[in-house]
Amino acid sequence: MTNVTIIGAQWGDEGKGKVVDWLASRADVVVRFQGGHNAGHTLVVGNQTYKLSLLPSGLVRGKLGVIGNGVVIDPFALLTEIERVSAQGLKVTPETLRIADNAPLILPLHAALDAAREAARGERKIGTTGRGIGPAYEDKVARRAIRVCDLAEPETLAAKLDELLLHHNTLLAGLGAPTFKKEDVLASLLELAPKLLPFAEPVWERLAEAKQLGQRILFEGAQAVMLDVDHGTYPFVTSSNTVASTAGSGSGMGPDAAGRVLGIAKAYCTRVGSGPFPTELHDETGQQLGERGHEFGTVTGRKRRCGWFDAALVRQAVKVGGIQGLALTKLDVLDGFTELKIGVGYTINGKAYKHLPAGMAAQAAAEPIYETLEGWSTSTRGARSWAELPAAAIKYVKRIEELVEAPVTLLSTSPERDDTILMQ
Ligand code: 2SA
Ligand code: MG
Repeated sequence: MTNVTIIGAQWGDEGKGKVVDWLASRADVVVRFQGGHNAGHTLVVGNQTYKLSLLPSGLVRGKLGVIGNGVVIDPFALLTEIERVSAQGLKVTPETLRIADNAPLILPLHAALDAAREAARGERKIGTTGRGIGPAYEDKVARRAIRVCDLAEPETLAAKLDELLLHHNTLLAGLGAPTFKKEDVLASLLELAPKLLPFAEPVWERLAEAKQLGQRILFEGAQAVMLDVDHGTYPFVTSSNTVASTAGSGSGMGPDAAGRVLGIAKAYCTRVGSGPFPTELHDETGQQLGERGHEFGTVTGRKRRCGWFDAALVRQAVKVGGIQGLALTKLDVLDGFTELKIGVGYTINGKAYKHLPAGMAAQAAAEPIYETLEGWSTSTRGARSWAELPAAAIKYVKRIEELVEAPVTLLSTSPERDDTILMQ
């Protein structure tokens, strides 16, 4: 059995969906282990386009989908997503989807707090997806979260809601936002309980069994290493650990669960939301990358910031994320540029760095050190072998491998599943 874990190596939106879908067809089980419905994958299967947010991508390929304990589950969003894909003909049943009974829930009060806080931050906002992700993880760590299993115990649920609402209503009122009534929250949860509980189980048992049977598990990461709550550009990060080592703890398996770790990186770089982005381009080139790469978010539709590939950043992601090989996506977006730049380090207050230091002011002041490479004029779009690539494109990929200290094991040249070059 060889498990595979897929994680983003930049700030998200690297094209994980296509690679996950490609690998899901070879897996038996597909597991989400962190994040929530702040993730978004678009999958095209036949004439259907599925937009998945919480559901593991493998479901569309008929594989068992598991939502692990490391995920924060908005039960309302999940049921809506299940209804939506069911209307498209995809069957989601307790036979095809299992949810960790110890996973914490995201409730409407979390999204309300997320929004109220962002509004209060004004100029200094994080630029969250507004889904309540941060507040839900805070509640988990603070030991007051409502978990899936609580829906089966109405008395526990009612008692836990008292503590939760005491905390949240105080905060919401302080921020001038509407508060929540216990009866309403309790009633809405008791109403959805019978719809959600059939999917709930100790998924660690199911995964242990899969391991014993020698089945292949694919761990589907959301967001990316530079959004990791420990290793990312804190505080402009999401509230979970996005690195590959979370695959085990976020699903109830041991440290060897992750198996082979594949990082996904775009051949250039994008970011949504606020925060440092040293190689960001505010000029026409940045504009061009955005237009050619259709850089708008799947979840929130926000315009993405664009810039050159930052090899220093991806090297850091490779080291802290446990990435063994890289899948480089959207190479074709670079077609036609006469020259290309790659960030190889930073200058901060006159001092050179090979990595992005942890300090917030240092990160904000980081100026990229560039290396310039020759571009290519012919199209790489749809290329399916090395031989179809112009020499300058091969050089570009080879240089990236050297700089990030990881091999490029997969190259994607269009959104089509088969327009993929497998490297050895
Ligand atoms: P939050 O809502 O608390 O997680 O927001 C905190 C920061 O994390 C950023 N963030 C993301 N950035 C890019 N992609 C994200 N999710 C999807 C993905 C993207 C998609 O996994 O690919 O395809 O729509 C994502 N989720 C959170 C957010 O912008 C804040 O900067
Ligand atoms: Mg995405």
